Amino acid sequence: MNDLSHLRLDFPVLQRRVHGKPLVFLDSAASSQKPKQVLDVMDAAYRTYYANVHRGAYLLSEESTAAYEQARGKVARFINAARAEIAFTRGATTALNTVAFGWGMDHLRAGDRIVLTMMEHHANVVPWQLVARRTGAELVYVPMTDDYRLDLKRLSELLDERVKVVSFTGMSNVTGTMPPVAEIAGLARQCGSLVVVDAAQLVTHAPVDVQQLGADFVAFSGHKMLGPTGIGALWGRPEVLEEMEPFEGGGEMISDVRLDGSTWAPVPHKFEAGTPPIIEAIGLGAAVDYLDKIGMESVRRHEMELTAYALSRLAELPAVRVFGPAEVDHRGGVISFALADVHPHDVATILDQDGIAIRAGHHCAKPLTRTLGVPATARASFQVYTTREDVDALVDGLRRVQEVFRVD
Ligand code: C6P
Repeated sequence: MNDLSHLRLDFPVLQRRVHGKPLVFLDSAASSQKPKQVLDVMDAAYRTYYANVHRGAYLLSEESTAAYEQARGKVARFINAARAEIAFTRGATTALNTVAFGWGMDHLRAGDRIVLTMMEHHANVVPWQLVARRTGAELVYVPMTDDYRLDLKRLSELLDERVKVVSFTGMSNVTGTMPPVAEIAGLARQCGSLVVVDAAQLVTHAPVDVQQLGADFVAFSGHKMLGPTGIGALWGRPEVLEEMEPFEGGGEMISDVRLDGSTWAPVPHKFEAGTPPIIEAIGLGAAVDYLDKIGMESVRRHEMELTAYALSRLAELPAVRVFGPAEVDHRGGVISFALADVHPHDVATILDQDGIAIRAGHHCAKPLTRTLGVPATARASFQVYTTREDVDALVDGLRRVQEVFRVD
């Protein structure tokens, strides 16, 4: 057993009680908790050297700029990229909008196809819908198989010269499915398509190496990977970043501004208009340090073991139906389920009385939950600090829900 339970002491919030019970936090896919190593770095930055970045000719600003750029370097190394290939964004949503609008508006037109999957979060659907509406491009969705995997056969059939973008999740935030990213990227590139990976979940559940993925863009958020909210990153292949227009204009992203037009700052700064989330970027750097110390291989092992354990424990309850692949090789630690016909919000509310936090709803993936044939699911999701005891508490809590609703 790859035991990471000692890490729990690093997370102050995990020491608290909820409704008189110890907190069992099983909603990390929505947003993870933060270790004191991240909180301390952010606090120290505000207390000792905070100033705006890339603007001041004074020591505090130089220190702030150095810490901000160092954080960029850490994020880059974390995914095996170069520093200049990382643009800080507000999160995965902004990163995906940057690609959809920045690249899509200049490269898509009527007759072109954008291929998405049925598993996408709204952040990887709605920006493409907006761009499709403006450019006349058509959206096509790859279905799932009966065992909640991506239908690769159907994907291959869909790929032809009309396809200009294939954008897909590296790990579903509903079913936990992890499609074979490099294989899909390879297929898509054969037909000359741009490849975009929504790694909002993937990046914190498994090692990500952009040199191996074969994608053009990878988008993710800091707050799901032990970092703060308000910060994320867009990695792009250098030549594509160079060629792509900025999505937002404003201060600091320019080289020159004249009344009749402007020129852009070098990559990645041309994608960072306005004062950036400075302390949040520094906090994300600290989160990366923390994950690096554990090692992402170890994180993945921990999660596979925990997910296998959770699936076997949930199987003890015949009324529980899990929506997601049965084999942990093809999935991460996000488990959506139904408990007989009890509404997921009722499940979540009763669990909350036991101090157990899960998410209930459509998880911002309505096309997917519709495909599952339910308006909503209950969802338990894991992080490095999640233990078998948390899973046991969930199963005990679900037994209590069964009693309340008289489920056999
Ligand atoms: N999913 C969840 O509870 P932002 O909001 O920009 O940080 O991330 C958006 C996003 C994009 N893709 C995937 C696969 C995601 O899971 C998310 C965020 C959260 O599942 C909040 S809805």
